[in-house]
Amino acid sequence: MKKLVVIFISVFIVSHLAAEDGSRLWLRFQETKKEATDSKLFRSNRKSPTITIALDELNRYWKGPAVDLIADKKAGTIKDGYKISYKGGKISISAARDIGLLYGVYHLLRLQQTGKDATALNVEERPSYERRILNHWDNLDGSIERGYAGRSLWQWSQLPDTLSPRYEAYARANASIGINGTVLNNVNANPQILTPEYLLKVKALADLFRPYGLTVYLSVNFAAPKAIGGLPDADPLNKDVQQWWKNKVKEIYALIPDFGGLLVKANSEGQSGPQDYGRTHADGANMLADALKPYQGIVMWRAFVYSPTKEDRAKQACQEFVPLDGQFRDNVIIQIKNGPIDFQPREPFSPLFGALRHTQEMIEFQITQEYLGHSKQLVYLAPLFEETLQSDTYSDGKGATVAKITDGSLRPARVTAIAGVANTGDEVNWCGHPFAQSNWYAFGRLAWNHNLPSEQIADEWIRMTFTPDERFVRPVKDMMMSSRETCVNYMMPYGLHHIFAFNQHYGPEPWGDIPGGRADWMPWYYHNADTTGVGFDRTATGSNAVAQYFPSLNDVYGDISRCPENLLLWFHHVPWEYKLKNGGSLWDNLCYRYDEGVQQVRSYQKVWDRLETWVDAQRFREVQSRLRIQAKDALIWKDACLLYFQTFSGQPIPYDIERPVNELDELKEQIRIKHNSTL
Ligand code: BDP
Repeated sequence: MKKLVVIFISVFIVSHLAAEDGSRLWLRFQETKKEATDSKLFRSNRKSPTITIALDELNRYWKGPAVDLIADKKAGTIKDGYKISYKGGKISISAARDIGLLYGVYHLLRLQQTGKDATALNVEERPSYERRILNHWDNLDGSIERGYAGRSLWQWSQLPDTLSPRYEAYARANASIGINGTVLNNVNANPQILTPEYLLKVKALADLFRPYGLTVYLSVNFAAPKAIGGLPDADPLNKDVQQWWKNKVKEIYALIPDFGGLLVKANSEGQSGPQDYGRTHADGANMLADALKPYQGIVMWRAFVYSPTKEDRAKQACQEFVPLDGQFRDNVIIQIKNGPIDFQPREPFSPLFGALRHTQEMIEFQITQEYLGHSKQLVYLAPLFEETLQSDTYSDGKGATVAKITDGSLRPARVTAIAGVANTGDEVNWCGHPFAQSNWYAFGRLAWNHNLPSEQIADEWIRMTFTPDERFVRPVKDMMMSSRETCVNYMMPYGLHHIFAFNQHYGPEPWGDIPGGRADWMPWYYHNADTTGVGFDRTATGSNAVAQYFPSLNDVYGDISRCPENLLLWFHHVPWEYKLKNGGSLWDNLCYRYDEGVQQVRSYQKVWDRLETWVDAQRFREVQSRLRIQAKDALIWKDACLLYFQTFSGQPIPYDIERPVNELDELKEQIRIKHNSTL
């Protein structure tokens, strides 16, 4: 009988939560029922498509007092910033730009949705970065490089005539978190994007996005003048090539007057670039910058360049770009990945931050979880973003954080920007994993304010996306906040890196080797495991990558006894017997870390299952089943890495942790079969 009552109660609680498919993201505002006359509650001194959206959002969702939107060039707000105040029973939002007013409205709605008092207001907000940009790695055939949430949102074959309702929903979601730019296509760019046919499609998107303050940018293929322009080469010093780009840029601006600019991946991973013609990155970037200058467009030139030389891959970006410092035009900004190698669960910050003293720098994060479990695993990335932004480079003495170097406060900059590689696709819930939405949200919030603690962002997101009930918020927040470290634990603790399965970058493959393949794409290049120890010696006795960091940080990284333990194997080749700070050996600690990662995922399963009553059935099950996958795959990571590294350490796995349940040979075979099926 007692059991029946419990079942009845839980069925009742579950069933009153309307089914949700995640398509509304964090924008799950409830419609208010207002009388027609109520629309007078919300007024503005200006009319524009952006203000119409702002008033409409208030009309539909705002339950609080009357709101005045005051467009005022002299509002004292910076660029997209806004002020909100409450007086005499009325809220005023003032901003210099219309988009600032819309951002202010989303601020109010966020307070309402998160259960905060929206009358005790005296707020002034200004963005940390002028340009807050998503980078889509979407191909023109609809596939997405490193995309795990279906196919591209952009229906190229139907554009420009048919406009999916998702385009506007996408722009609205971005506006709600302050993202104001989008690069529509993959950095491995198809030159066709610059043909008149495609530019009309791009224009259709730009027109739709404009009222939401979302500016369109494109990735370009450096060889475009040759590929689609009929020129014999793409040499940046060739006058015909320069003229071709000038004409192309003019054509773009005739269609899209507020076009943002171009993103370029050049001389990297097989992409063409100025070096094909014996020219430098500065020659290439400046040619494009000159074409864009009359229209205030910018060039985001990526620093992700490396080639299979004898030199440590981690050093190559600095080697390429530091000698060019000061040679770039003032509408060029160098786009630098957060880490020196790629977007892995933990890397130190790239030593290029702060090393360019006379060239603008921006950071590129990856929101899509290429190396962090795709959209199958629950990993909240804000702590990773925060860790990098708050890293002290020491470029100008203590306190020269990556955030301060890139936001223009330490070094005056004409252009400030931040980019995140998007995790969106055409799946109903946009991002695949319901919790992957939090990474899009977190990127936007940090781009707006790089000092927001990741915990606060998680708190907001949970309340908006699920419920503001503390009984749900607290455990979910704990889970999110530890999830990135958990992923590091079961994938690559203590600074191990790049031991992922070849190409798909999901599971482990520390043994990976393709005879004759590029060394710098092979795991052994990075872990260097042998019977003496494991790790990459980047000290003076090794590649000396530590020397690219500023003093006194380079001393710290270079000294095995002072190097942060979470980066130990990034900078040092460490004996298996080496004693860590807790007195245990490296080998034992490695084992404990992998095991801890597995146990942490198991604990997330327990946390989530207990929360069933707070979540609608669909999203509950989606997360539940993905946590099962994550638990199984974390165990595969642990068994694969420990059994493989054990072949070098020759030591037993500490007896107080769970024993491997997989055979190394079977794991190797499974991963080999997976490769063949994805080839
Ligand atoms: C690597 C990805 C590859 C990208 C490249 C890039 O594996 O797909 O094209 O980065 O950022 O992480 O250009």
